[in-house]
Amino acid sequence: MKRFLILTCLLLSAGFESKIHAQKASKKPIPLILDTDIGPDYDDVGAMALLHALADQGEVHPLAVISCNKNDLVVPTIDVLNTYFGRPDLPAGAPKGKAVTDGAWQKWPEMLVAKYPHRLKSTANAPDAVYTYRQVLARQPDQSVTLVTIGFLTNLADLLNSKPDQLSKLSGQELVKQKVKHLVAMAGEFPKGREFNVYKDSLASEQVFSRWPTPIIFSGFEIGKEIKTGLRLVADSSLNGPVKDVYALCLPKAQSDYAGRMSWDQTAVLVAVRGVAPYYGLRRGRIQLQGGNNTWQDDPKGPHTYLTEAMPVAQVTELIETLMRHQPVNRKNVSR
Ligand SMILES: [Ca+2]
Repeated sequence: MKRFLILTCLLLSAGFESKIHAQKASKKPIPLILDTDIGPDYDDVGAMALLHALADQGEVHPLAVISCNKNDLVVPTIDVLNTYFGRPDLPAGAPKGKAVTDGAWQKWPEMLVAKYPHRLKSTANAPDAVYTYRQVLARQPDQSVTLVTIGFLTNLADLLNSKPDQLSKLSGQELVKQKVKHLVAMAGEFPKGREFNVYKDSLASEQVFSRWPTPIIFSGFEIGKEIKTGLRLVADSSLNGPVKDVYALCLPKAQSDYAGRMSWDQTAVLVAVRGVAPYYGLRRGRIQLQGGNNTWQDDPKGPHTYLTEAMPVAQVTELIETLMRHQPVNRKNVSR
């Protein structure tokens, strides 16, 4: 009897799995723009690995990876990862006005650009982020684009403030309203807190959160804080590449990372591509900012939602780290 039950469970779960795969395969890849500060922390590296892993599985169609950080190694770092994963031609961009200029204390971007091929040698040489946003968005179908920010809100504020030009007769605000389905933001702490991505450019955060014309889903500090990744990636001798190299360099440098690095940015990419359920629940309302601190007001009709835990943390951790271990399927120019 017991054996029969186990067999039935196995058959049922196999059927369920194949149904999930069939649903995923039949879905069209989600058009997505990623905005990253890749540098001060290295969970952005994990998040970019997730983006490329999910792209290789046909779940997402990356349209651009844009820097919100003026540090000179940021765009070269993005280029290293895009090139490694076989997408060297993804449009880039970086802020041209006032912006944060932060590097990494562990010097991992220096290691990456010394070791791996890339064409863009400096963030300063990248096109204007607003230009790239307007160019990419103008060409997309209405309400189709998912935008993910895992850094400062600088570019998105500049985009909202942009004027009609040769790329589109719409203002930035109108262009976002027409083209962007929703924004997924690793930003804030809920129900209240003071979080890095929000306070580093608090004026931009304030503008974006008060004026963004489509829904915003927040992955708050408290979500990614619990998800420690990197140890399994580093310990796997069958793997190599820039993602493993960064984690292998950085994890031993901070005692707080003994169980792995916290994985804030990966959660934003995960829910942007696969949806909120079954990983998380949502609480609806409105974020409110004051000098880089945020609070929250519940409101059943509010424009914002934040993630709440649903799937056990260990299971999300396993899923994220498996995606971070993804090896490129379309490798070009991997070594010099
Ligand atoms: Ca980040």
